[in-house]
Amino acid sequence: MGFPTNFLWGGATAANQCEGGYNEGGRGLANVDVVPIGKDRFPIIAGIQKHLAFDDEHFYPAKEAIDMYHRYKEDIALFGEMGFKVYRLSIAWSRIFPNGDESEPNEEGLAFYEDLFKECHKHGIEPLVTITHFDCPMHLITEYGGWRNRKMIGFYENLCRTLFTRYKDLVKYWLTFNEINMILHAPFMGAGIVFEEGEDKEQVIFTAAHHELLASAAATKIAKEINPDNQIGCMLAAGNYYPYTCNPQDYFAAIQKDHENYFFIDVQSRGKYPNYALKELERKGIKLPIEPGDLELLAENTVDFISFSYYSSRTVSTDSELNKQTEGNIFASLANPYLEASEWGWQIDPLGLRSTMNQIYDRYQKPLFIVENGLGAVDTPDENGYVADDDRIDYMREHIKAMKDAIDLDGIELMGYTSWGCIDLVSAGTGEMKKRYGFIYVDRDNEGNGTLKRTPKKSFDWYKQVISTNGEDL
Ligand code: P53
Repeated sequence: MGFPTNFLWGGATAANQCEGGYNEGGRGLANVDVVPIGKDRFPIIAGIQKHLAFDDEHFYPAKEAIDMYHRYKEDIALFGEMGFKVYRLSIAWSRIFPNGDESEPNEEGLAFYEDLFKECHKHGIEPLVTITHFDCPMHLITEYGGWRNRKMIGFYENLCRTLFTRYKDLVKYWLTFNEINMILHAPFMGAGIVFEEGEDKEQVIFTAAHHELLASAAATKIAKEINPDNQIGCMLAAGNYYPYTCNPQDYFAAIQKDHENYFFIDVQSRGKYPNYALKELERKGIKLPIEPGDLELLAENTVDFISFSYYSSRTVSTDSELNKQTEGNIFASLANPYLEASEWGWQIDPLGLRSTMNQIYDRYQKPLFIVENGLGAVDTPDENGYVADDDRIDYMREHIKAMKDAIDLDGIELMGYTSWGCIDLVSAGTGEMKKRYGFIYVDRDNEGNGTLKRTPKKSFDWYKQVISTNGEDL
C-alpha cells in the first residue's frame, strides 16, 4: 500500500520563470522576454497587444528572473538535499536555436543544458524535460506568425531531434508542450500568436492547435527512433468542472467545459480528433487545416503517459446571474461555496485532485504524472530570513493524501509528483515574485530588488521528510 517504491518525487520549474540570462550564451529573444509585470501583461499574453518590444515604462521579470542561469549548481544541490528523485525543467528554445529557423544549433546553449543534466544526475536526480513551456523564439513570431504557420512543425522537429540526440544518455522523460490547452486562454504564451485586426480568433487558435498536435506526434515519433526507452508525455492544465447545481443544464455545461480541455489530450493520447469537437468546429465554421498524412501521424504516435498541472477545481453554471469570474483566474470559473481560496482567488480542493485523476485515468487508461501542484502565497521572512510556510505545508499535505487515496483506493497508476515552483520563481499569470510557491525562498521582489540569496523554508524540511518516508510521514 502507499506510493510505489520507484515513485518520482520532485519539483518543477520553467526556463522563462527562473533562468534569466536572457541575452547570454548566444540566446535569442523569446516571446516570454517581452511580457512585463502589471496591467499591460494580460493583453500581451492574450495576443491582443501588437507592440512587442522592451520599453522604459515597464519591468520585464523574465530578463533576470531568479538568475538560475548562473546559480543552477547551487539550486540543484538544494533539490538534492531534499532528496528529489526527479526535477522537471524546461528548455529555452532560443538558447538552442536563437532565431528558431537556423539549421545548426547554438553549441553554448546545448552545453548549458548538458551540464545542468549532469549536475542533476550527480545528485541522483532524473531530469523531466518540457520541450516548450510557453516559449517561442521571437523571430518565429515576427517572420512566420508563430504556430498559426505550418512551418513551425519543421522548426520544432529540428529542436526535438537536436535535443533527443544530444541528451540521449541524460534524459528519458519528455513533455512536448506545457499545458497545451492554455492556447485557448493565452495564445501568445501558448503559441506565439498575435492576432490581426478583424480575423477570426478561434480559427487561428484551432489552426495553431492542429500544428502543435502534429508537432507533438512528430516529436514522439522522433524520440522513439532515437531512443526506444524515451518516455513521452502530454501536459494538460487540469481541474474538473463541477456543475454549480444538480440542474441538468449545469451538469451538461460542466461536461462541455471539460471537453474544451480534453480535446487536446484526446488527440495526443487516443490519436484522433474526438467527435464532439469535430461537430462543434463544424457548427462554428472552423476548419482544421488537415493535410494528407496528418491523421495517420496523430494515430500512430500517441503519448506514453499523461501529465498535468492541478491547482484547483472549477465550477460552471448556466445561470447568467451567477456567472461572475473568480478573481485571478485565467480560466473562467465561479466561486464554489464549499471551497476556500488562496490569496490569489485560486480555490483549494484536494478531493478535486482525486476526482480529476479518476476522470483522466478512466478516459485514457495510461499512467499519470502530476507535474505541477502547489500554493502561490505571500511569504514573510523573519529577521533571519526564515519563512514558516505552514499554509503551504497544509495545502501540499492534503493534496498528497488525495493522491495516495487515488493510488490505494482507486488503483490509479501514478508515476510521480513534481510540485510547482520548488524554488520561488516569477509567476506566469501575473509576472510577480510575490506569488511564491517554493520550498526555497529567493530574495527578490516584484520590482527586481534583492540579493537573490536562497534560503530553505519550513516546507523544505517537511518535503525532505515526505520523500525520505516515501509519502508515509506527512
Ligand atoms: P502562476 C493559469 C491556470 C492554471 C495554470 O501559475 C497556469 C496558469 C497560468 O497562470 O499555469 C501553470 O504562476 C504554468 C506555470 C505557472 C503555474 O501554473 O500564474 O504551467 O508556468 O507558473 C502557476 O501562479
